[in-house]
Amino acid sequence: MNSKFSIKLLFVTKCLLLCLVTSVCAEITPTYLRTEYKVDPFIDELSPRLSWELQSKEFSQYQSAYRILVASSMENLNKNKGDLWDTGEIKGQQMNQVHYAGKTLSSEKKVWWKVKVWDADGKEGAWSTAATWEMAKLQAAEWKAKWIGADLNHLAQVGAYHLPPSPYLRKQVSVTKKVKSARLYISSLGLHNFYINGEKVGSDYFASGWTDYDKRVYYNVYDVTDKVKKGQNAFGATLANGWYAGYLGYALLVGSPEVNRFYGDFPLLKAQVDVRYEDGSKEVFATDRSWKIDTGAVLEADMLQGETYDARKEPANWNKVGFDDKQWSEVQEVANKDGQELQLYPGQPVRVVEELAAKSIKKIAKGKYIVDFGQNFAGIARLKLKGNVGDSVVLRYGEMLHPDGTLMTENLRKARATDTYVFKGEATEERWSPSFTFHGFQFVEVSGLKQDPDLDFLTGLALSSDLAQVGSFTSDNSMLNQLYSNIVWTQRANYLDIPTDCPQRDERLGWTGDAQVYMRSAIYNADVASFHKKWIRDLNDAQWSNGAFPIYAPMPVNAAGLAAIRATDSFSPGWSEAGIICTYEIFKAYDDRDIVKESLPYMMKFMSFLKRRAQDNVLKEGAFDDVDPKGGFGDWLSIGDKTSPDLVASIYYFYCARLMADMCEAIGEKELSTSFEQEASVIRAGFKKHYLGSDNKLKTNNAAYGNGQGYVEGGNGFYGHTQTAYANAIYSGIFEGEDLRIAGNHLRQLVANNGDKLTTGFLGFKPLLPALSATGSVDKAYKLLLSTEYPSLGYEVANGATSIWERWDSYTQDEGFVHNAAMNSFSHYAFGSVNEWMFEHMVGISALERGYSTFVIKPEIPTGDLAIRQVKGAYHSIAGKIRSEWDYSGPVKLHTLEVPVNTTAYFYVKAPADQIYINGTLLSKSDLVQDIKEEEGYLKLRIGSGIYQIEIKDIS
Ligand code: RAM
Repeated sequence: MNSKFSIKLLFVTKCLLLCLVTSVCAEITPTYLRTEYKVDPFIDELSPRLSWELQSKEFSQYQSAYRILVASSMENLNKNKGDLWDTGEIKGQQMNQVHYAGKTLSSEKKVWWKVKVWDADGKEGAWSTAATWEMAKLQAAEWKAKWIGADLNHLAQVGAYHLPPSPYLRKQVSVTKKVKSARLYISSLGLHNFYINGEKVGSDYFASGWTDYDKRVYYNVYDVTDKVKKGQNAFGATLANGWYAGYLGYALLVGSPEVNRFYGDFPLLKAQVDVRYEDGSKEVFATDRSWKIDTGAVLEADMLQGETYDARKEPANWNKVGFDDKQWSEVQEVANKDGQELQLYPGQPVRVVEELAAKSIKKIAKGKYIVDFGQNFAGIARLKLKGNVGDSVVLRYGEMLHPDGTLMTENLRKARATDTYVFKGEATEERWSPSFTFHGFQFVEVSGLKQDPDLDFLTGLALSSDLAQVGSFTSDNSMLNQLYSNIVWTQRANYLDIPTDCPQRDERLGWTGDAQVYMRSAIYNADVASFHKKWIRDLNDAQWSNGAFPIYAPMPVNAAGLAAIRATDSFSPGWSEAGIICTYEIFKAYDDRDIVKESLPYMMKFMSFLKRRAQDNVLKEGAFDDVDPKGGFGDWLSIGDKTSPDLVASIYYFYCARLMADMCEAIGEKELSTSFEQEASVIRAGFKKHYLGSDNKLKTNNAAYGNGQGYVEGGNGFYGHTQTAYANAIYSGIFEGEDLRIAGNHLRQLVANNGDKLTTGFLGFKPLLPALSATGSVDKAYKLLLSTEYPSLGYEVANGATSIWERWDSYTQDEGFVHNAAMNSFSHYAFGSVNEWMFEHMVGISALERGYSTFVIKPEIPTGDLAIRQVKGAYHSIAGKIRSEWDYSGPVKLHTLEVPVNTTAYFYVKAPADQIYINGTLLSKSDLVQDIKEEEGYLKLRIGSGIYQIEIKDIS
């Protein structure tokens, strides 16, 4: 039967039945209305993108049309008057990336909107509840505020670190009329806390984030209507160096000429409170020369080195009305820098995302204790303790303990990671947590205590960009559950304004290689759309003039135009491609074509950079000999034979060309798309010719690398026949047909010959399990995943890990922490890239079309004696929540699926049709399945929205 016809027929019958029984036919409700991925946000795009999700109790329900109303008031919206935009009925299934195309909106304009949809039968649903957005400042001229601050560098104590105190700024104003609404527009070069009448505005940390401040600086907007009162009001702010003027990366460690103050010498504030009065008039209170400045309790504040707070020095009520600031100094006003654009922060703010209670406290010396939070995380600690005036406690942070129970800090290298609190001696417990620093830790060493503290004297505050968690994973294998938790915690710890390599040592940079291998994994865990909207801009801003994307972004540069943290830091294959891959992943997951359009010029420039380095359409040995280390980082932290970095670079070149073809096609750049397709095909041919031997094994000309000096572990030679080479080749799609089959066999053999153990590093591990799955070796993929022997992620779990380690041998039972002094993080998400496989192949969810309008659910169920029989996973995509659970522990095998409204799923199951029951009905009799096909030993069922219980009953 014609399948389209059969679907329609089934659908109509089912709908009629449902109507009779429940009369819920037209029940299709839009929910989770968002603007630019955010709920009721401030916006500075003139044509922001709207999205919604749909709820319906019916099966196979979809949206056949939608209508959006945008109104200038709630009253108008309630009367269904879209005075700013009324789309009318628009046919189609689009429910995200809908650009606002109504009346032009001016700065500060608040709008209300709602949406209704028509269902599959053309029946009209009800209106959603209302959502809003408010325009921020669209013109630079609307900023009345000036940059203010003071250079306090001369007040820094002489010592190992240069740490000036934080400036305190204040201003009292008179608000003469009744306030209707008030907004705080605030930006800082460096970090800020802002107070109105003594109360802190917002709960965000580390605003205004890290950017290339010479190009763009971000601001945030807060609704402060309830804080500003008629009469006298006091505004106060504290500032800190942050990323702008503080220590960055390993500059100190490697002896760079600049170690801090990369963008400016001292922090600056630009803030204005725009007050609208009941009578319709408006008044603006802005930072300017009339503000006063002094120092206070924050004696030192630095991201890497920590914070020192002397509570005795906090001027009482300094940020409240009536404080006498006559002794305070005048602020310095600093002019805007040319080319420095002020824009609304596109990401989600950093916030406390979880509070952790201490698990234990151990006394290790007189007055010295070790507090264990039982979880490696990034953040700070909150102190609650009584002390005498002038007493101090010193908090040091570490991820591990030495065997003797003392804090291990060698792996922090030059990061002092120490906070100090000096008591003012209050009668009750004093409470404090730092504002301008964070640490990566599980343990805190507390010294200076006069008596044993209560367990709750210290609370862990986990800081992270505040992203909605969209993924979940549990199974009947406790090691795997812990592994998933480790992945999620490591992502949280490193998705902090930018995606960092690690949160603890003197590094914490936006390493591009780490970000690109982990990108899809990140997407399955958290809604990273706006987080990456920010970082992809950072990445584009940091593109080198030759077209290469850098090895980390943001990338501070020195006067000579070289990397300021370490002059040799430039670009590397496997890292630079983040500029294409990260954009592609956001495009694919969220159907975000705007990010593609925005990044296109940068991506084009990068593709030309690669093309210029290619010879005979391939990146041959030596193509990257001009970078340090030579050839780039290669398969960083691999543990077997080293793979030729240029061979891997060639595969990446091919992969990028393919992604470019896809992206260009989607944004209507047909000619470009075709030319990238052609480029991909000539790279494929060039690659085979150069790197594939006559024995069908990948090879490299090792002689071209000389004695290997200058390369990463070059002394051992370079190879082509490695797990990393085949895994990447298979994953990228460079091999097809027979080539692919042979590559799959080689990969399987290499894994087997190594005792079912991996040898891969950052670049090799991410595609390893997917490549095994793609070539019929899912058994080997499961072996690698479930192994608890060295080297494996399970080995980390077996050794008590609560996060993902940087190296396979960050710790081993035989050798302990051998890499500590050099480079040994216990919170590095790169190897967490296995999450992609866990979601795509175990849970089985992967996007077919952009934005999950159609997707696949194809769980690969292990056979044999592998210790896993049950998996429950879900991914809340931009199209709604997708769930896939399986339970193969009993005689009846069970799948539970959830397919969101307005999407189509292809569910793959390995069982004969006559054993499959869907929601109690035999497959052949079910009207819930739209189409059935056989494909590669699976039955492929096409299903629409709904919740499905699928039982496989072997009754023979
Ligand atoms: C390390 C970083 C990062 C890695 C680079 C090559 O210093 O931690 O993870 O990408 O080196």
